[in-house]
Amino acid sequence: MRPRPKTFPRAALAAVAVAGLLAAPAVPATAAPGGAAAPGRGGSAAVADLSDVIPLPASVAPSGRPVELGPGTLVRVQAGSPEAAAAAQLLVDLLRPSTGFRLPVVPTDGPDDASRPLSGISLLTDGADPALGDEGYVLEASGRSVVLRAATREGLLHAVQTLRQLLPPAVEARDAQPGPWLVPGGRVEDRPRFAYRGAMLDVARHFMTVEEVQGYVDSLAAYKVNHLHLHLTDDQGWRIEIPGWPRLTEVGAATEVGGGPGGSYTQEDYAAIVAYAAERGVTVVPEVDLPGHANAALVAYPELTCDGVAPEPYTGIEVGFSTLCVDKEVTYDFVGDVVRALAAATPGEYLHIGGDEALVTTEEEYARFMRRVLPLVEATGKTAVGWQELLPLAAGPAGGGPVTVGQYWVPGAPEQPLLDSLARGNRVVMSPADHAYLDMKYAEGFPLGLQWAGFTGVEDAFAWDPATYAEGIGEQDVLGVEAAIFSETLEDLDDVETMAFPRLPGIAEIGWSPRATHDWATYRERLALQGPRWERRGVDYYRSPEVPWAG
Ligand code: TNX
Repeated sequence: MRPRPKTFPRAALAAVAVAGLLAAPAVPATAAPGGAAAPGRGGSAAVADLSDVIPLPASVAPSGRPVELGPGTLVRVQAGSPEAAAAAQLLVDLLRPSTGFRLPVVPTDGPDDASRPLSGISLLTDGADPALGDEGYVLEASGRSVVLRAATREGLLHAVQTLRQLLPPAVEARDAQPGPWLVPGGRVEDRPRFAYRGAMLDVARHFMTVEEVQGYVDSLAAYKVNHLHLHLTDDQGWRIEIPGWPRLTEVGAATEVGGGPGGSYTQEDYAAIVAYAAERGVTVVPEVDLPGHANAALVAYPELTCDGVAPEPYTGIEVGFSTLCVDKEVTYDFVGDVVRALAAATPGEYLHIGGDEALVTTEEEYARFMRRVLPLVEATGKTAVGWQELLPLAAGPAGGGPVTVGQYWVPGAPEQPLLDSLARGNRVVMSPADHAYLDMKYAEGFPLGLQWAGFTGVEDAFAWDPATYAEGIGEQDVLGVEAAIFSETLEDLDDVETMAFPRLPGIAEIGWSPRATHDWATYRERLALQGPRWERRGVDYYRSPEVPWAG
């Protein structure tokens, strides 16, 4: 049972923010160097500290004077490297509006160019250290140059995001700002702890437009989150066009929580989301939630119910009452078509088939369903992902199957069948609801969100470790982490952002930064520096009293 959503006037939210729910701590003196947010910057150059970055880089070595970008700064890309060219495009799109600089993109002149310190910003793939892996990078700022070096496009994109955070917050503005544009001197060498750093967005309970989803992608990429899990279907709406099943979107998308008009993505819309995310290094993981959470599909196609009778459209927030008919062949025709359509539209490795809270199917029916559906996914070449309930049914490499990924969400200790599944070589993404469900309220009385897993403050979202959270699940089992946002009480991107910020960067840092660096006291100072960036970009956030915001 979930609490009913309450509708609060927007003004109530502002009041919570102003009044504060706890005593606001003072700004520690050590936050000062990063105070590039200084309101009255009158020519005195504020420069960031080289470690004023979220997620905290694996290694940071400050040295020398800051590098100043100017109207003559060139962006030099490794000649013949499409990876470098792609990352350079993202860089100039970020920097041109606020700096007002032309930032022409030019190729490096030749192989020896790559080792010479050049003036401007260079994006290089030659000479990258393979030990930095698929996503690692080096950023070096000295003299008149900033060099970003990585073996992959993803690595260079991460380097661009680090450089962005090392520039003053005014860089986030969309119109020309005065500068100066100083990058602290030194060397950052960086790579992620976990390969999978995800964020889940529920577009089923309340529909979010393509532009809203893309806006969220921008925010995720800034923190090196590399997977966007879209919860595309639920009882309240089916949000993705599937060829051959037109009523899914014609009928099944016309509702949402609270009775609003809903909406859905055409295949072209979905392709636009996928492409936009890919340009920013974010892979879309589509989820169709099966066999439960299926009311919208049943409204559209009553033959998928066992009695053939269409249920009423659903606009409430209860869970667990609907199911596809496990015993009908048409169910597997349907699921096969859905899975193949999604696989064809999704370049990423993962396809999420839900599998949570199937409360009106028996255990035996659930197992039978999943044992037919998992091979349908595997036949597409994708790796199946499901909520943790699915894991016990996955054979895993030791059982002669592929790796299946389970998403851990139920607070507390795992049951033995889940641990057995991990022992067979399956993996988990950790999103325990008591730390990583960012649709939970920050605290009592917060106007948005649910509270079934408790309140989740900013520190709560940050202060946990995926490799020790659950007894019996260790680092080797963990593919990564995910911040989940279900949208029962969240009507649009502004609401989603208010829940995500400032908590989501904490989960991004858990996923990326070395475990040994994990420290709330210093993290919250870095987090405070993000506030002015969100303000400049128009990203809503909650001014939690746990964070020593400047000004
Ligand atoms: C649990 S997470 C659910 C969702 C709800 C969410 C609300 C999961 C696998 N199931 O159906 O939307 O709680 O926080």
